[in-house]
Amino acid sequence: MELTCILLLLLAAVALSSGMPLSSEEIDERLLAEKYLRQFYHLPNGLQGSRKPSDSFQSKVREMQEFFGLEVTGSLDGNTLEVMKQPRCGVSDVAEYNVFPRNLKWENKEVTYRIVNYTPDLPKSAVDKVLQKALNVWSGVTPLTFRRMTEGTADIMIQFGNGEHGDFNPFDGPNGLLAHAYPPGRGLGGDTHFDEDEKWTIDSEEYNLFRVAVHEFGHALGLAHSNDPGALMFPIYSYSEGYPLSEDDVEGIQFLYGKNPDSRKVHPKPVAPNKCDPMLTFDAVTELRGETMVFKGRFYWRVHPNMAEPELALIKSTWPMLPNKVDAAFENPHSDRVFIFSGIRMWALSGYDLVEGYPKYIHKLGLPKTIRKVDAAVYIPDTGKTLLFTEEEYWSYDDNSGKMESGYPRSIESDFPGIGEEVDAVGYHYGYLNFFHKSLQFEYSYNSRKVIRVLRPNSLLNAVC
Ligand SMILES: [Ca+2]
Ligand SMILES: [Ca+2]
Ligand SMILES: [Ca+2]
Ligand SMILES: [Zn+2]
Ligand SMILES: [Zn+2]
Repeated sequence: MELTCILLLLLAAVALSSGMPLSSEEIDERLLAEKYLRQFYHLPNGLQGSRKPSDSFQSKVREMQEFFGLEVTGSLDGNTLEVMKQPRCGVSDVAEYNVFPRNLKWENKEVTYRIVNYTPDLPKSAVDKVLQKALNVWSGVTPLTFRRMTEGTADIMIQFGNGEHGDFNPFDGPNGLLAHAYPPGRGLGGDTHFDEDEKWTIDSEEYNLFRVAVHEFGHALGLAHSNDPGALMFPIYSYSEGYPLSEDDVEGIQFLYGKNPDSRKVHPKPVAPNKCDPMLTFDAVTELRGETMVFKGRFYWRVHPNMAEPELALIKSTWPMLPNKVDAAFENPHSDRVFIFSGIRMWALSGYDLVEGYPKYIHKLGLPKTIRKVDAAVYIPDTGKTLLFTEEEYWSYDDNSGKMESGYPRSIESDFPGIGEEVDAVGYHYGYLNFFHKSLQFEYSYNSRKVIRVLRPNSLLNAVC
């Protein structure tokens, strides 16, 4: 027995060291990853391109996976490569303490800036306004003030440029790197550069100059990247309207500079939800082709049955067209569609893609106009019925007839005894309905019509806490 084991191990080792050469696709992926890890994770220069990835390469892959909350495998799986291909900031994700001392910041409360040149994508006046507004975001939460200079050397020199643009830190053409900025200090310190090969906009089109500028000015003031996917200082680009800072960003900048003595009222976005919070509640839960999707605020978790840890991401970063908050969601495996509800509208997904022709009004399903939102929704494969929960009642939509069933709404409390009067979210799993309400999860047998177990909602996340 032991001998066979050793033999198998030996065989495996031989196969690994001599096996097939890398395919051209694998070589491309490896090169992409090496470039990424050199730029953002300080992977040492040197020969990496051999068949077997080096130890330092693997440990940098793990570091990157850890930063982005991916499953830490040390290998270039699909999710890891996908993150590496996303448009992002050109600043490294690991703090450069060996290059710059800790907590670099401007010593004076007044910081000067100068717009050295302009992008042809927008009128000059729009660029002036956007950059001023972006700086105001930071002065709003700190004692800092920003004074504009039109000539000479300012602390923050703002520039648009493409390719190699004067700092031996070249941009890369459209997409990929969008901009970079240097931490406070003399010379290049504080300087902020935007890649002119991007198309800069003032709306939701890619790339929104305001969104990128606030992020870059964060670096110019001394902030590093945050691994909170909802923070403005998260390295990957995403766009959403409204106040750009999250609590994580505000905490970071106030750690360096303190609060704004005028304490203008700001409403930073809440930090990413903590999967280990025992009082965690969910907005919506659904399956999506064998994975579980859990919606919470601006975020969603993706739980794969083979994955130890759930992945957390911003809804907007995956589906820019979806609203910032989801009320309910369900999967219809027969039509291979996932339906997402927010307010009086609903969207359909096919896999991760939005289906055309949506959003539609929820009233098209036969709900009365007085219903302004769906709390939770679930499809029961055995019956072909979709149950829609609204406050203390629920409705039943029949897939075959394409109509709401008569005799509804009915009372949740009387038809699902033991789960309470209302539900936040509901999911279906092999004959069981999982109801979520406040910080409780009720595992409910649909056949025997009773609660089997009561759990914490976060048990759904396979969370190691
Ligand atoms: Ca400077
Ligand atoms: Ca670029
Ligand atoms: Ca809900
Ligand atoms: Zn950045
Ligand atoms: Zn530059």
